Amino acid sequence: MSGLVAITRAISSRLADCELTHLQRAPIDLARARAQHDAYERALEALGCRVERLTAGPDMPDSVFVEDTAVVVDELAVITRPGAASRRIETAAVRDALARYRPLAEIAAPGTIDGGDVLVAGRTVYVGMTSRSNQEGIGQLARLLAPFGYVTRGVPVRGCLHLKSAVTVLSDRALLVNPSAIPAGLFGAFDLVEVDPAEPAAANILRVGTRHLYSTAFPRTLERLARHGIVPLTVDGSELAKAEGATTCGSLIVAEVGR
Ligand code: CIR
Repeated sequence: MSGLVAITRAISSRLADCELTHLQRAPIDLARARAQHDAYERALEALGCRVERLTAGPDMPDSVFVEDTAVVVDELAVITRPGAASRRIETAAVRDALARYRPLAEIAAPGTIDGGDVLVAGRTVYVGMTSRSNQEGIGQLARLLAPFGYVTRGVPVRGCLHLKSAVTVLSDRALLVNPSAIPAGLFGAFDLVEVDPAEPAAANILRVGTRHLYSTAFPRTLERLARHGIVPLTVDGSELAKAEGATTCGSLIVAEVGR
């Protein structure tokens, strides 16, 4: 069997206690967040994924942001060691879920990596050097992926939580970027589509096969994408945005490959 699996995770009853780095805490409507996450999962299904939702306990406020717990490439899944200590409990269930699809490796202490910092673009793996991903973690990731031909490069990130808040993949040739948050020149081998300057958080788009999932929050950048022939499916992620989550954060997309 081949296809795409989207691993997602339930929203913890304690989402209100989530980690926050750049945002002030604002009340989150849990029922609305859950309804929006359900709609996100239905959109993933519409894009051709089989959704596998993991459960979450009250001891893991940020569990819904499952992207941060692993880095999945065709050859391997690397279970991360999230930079926020409160999130390290999240990795066990993700490890079990991914074991069915990939050989596993792990980032070990004192290394830290958040999956939101890891942009796999062809055989280049860009990793944000942020409060969540340290040099030791980046070095470990580079050593784990090098045998498969991946070259890993650290990227400084300004003013946002993760690298993928500032740059994500549109296609094998093109990236969506916020050039004020990263040195865009590092990505010179790619065609760059820039976010509208009025929408600095708009660089996070989820590529699913040849299609895309995006937030309804960025109409100006959506127009720019349309000019490049990209018409994503859109979902309202406004409640999880208050927890500093963006579109890619809510899933791990795993292409089923023969093993
Ligand atoms: C955190 O600070 O860890 C969560 N509140 C938000 C994580 C968002 N994840 C992502 O961008 N990949």
